[in-house]
Amino acid sequence: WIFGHPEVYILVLPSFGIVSEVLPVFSKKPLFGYPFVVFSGAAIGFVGWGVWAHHMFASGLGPVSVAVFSVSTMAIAVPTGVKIINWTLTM
Ligand SMILES: [Cu+2]
Repeated sequence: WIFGHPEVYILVLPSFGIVSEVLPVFSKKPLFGYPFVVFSGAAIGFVGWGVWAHHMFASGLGPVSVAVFSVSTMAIAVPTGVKIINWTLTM
């Protein structure tokens, strides 16, 4: 889990980078909120390490562990949303 689950998020980062490079070219505008898009990519990479136990909620984890991994799983949607909003605002 320590390797395999963060990999899920890290594998999508190059695709997000390609979108962030190609989309401004076809929009003929600079990427809106470039620093936020870059920071979001790093945040996805790091938060991806903190979500792995969300596949083990039925295994008898304690309530604190379930709460922590639930919050981190929801939190990783925030930087992803930041990217999508900035891509949309670029267009
Ligand atoms: Cu997962």
